Amino acid sequence: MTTGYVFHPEYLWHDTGTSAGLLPANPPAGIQPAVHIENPEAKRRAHELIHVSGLLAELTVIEPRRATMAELLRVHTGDHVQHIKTQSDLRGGGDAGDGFSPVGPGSYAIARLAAGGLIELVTAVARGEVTNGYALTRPPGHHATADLGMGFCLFNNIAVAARHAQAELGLTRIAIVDWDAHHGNGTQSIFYTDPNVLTISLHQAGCFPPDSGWIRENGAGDGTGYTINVPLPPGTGHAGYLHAMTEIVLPALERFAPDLILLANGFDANVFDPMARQMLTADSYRAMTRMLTDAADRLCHGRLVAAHEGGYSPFYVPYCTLAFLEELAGTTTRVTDPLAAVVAEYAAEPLRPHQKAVIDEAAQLVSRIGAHEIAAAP
Ligand code: 3YP
Ligand code: ZN
Repeated sequence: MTTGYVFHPEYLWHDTGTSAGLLPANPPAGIQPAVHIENPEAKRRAHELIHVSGLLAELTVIEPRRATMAELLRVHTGDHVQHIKTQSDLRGGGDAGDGFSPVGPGSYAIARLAAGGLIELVTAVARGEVTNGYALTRPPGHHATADLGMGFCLFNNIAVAARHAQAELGLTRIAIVDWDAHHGNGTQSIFYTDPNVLTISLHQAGCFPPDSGWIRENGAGDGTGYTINVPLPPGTGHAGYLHAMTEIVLPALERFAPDLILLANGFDANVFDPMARQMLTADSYRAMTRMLTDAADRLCHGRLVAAHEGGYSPFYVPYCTLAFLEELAGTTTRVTDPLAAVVAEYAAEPLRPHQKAVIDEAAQLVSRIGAHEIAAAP
């Protein structure tokens, strides 16, 4: 068993500028220039820890390439791709669409390298060159819709990789699990009517985008039942996420029987994250990853491909990433979470009734997967 790893220094060169956290700097309005929250630091430190821990030496490094125009157009409109290019060609950069998604000078090429890196990784998995893999990409993708960049996302990397896997690699049925703390609205919208792509998003209810990711958003047309949302209450931690994995994600995967599992791997549900209020620890990510690799082994020859999404604590994201990637590769390193003792009380939080109620309600949706075909079968 081998694990592929995609990284490129250019991912860190995506320049989100001098925003104050979320907001573009605007001195006349009193918004002092600072550093954008989606900056390279957490990802650079994650990559360096993967290297220094010795894990990198156990991985199969896969070189990214830029996604082609035709590959992007499987998901995005020509107008959107052109918009990103135009913004990227501006001297000071621009925005991908919603005013929260900086496009730095040259970010168009870097965003294509992120989407293309995931394509290369999925290709290596499909060909059996590696069993599974991780793309530590930037910019992220899960909020980007066919025609709009939003929430720091320019192109929807996972959607581009999914469409490529279907079109070129003979992988038809694709399950996309998204455990970023924010709703994977872009991915949801792209596949909303498609019964061959199951999207499951676990996220903090009402966090971002506003009014998005509710249980009632369950797909439409032929895709009815193939979109699942689990809007977890703020403050959900290890026990709540494991309950959601056990009661929803694993049975949904079982029922859907994918050829490939893609993971929108945001680490912003970690207990130290400034952009959400969830309480996961590095060990939570390890446990959740184990559940997914087990499911992938049972259902699709281990084919699990993950893309980095959010995660904004520069000092904790690296340990979450390492725990995730160790588990993906079926190994451990000498580096253990040095903050484990600090977060022990959070990790021990039990499943609360208001969390269980949401999870159990969303679990009702699992039986709708394939209900139509199963009813129609002879
Ligand atoms: C985008 C603007 C306000 C919240 C922010 C969320 C980014 C993210 O990590 N999405 O997964
Ligand atoms: Zn996020």
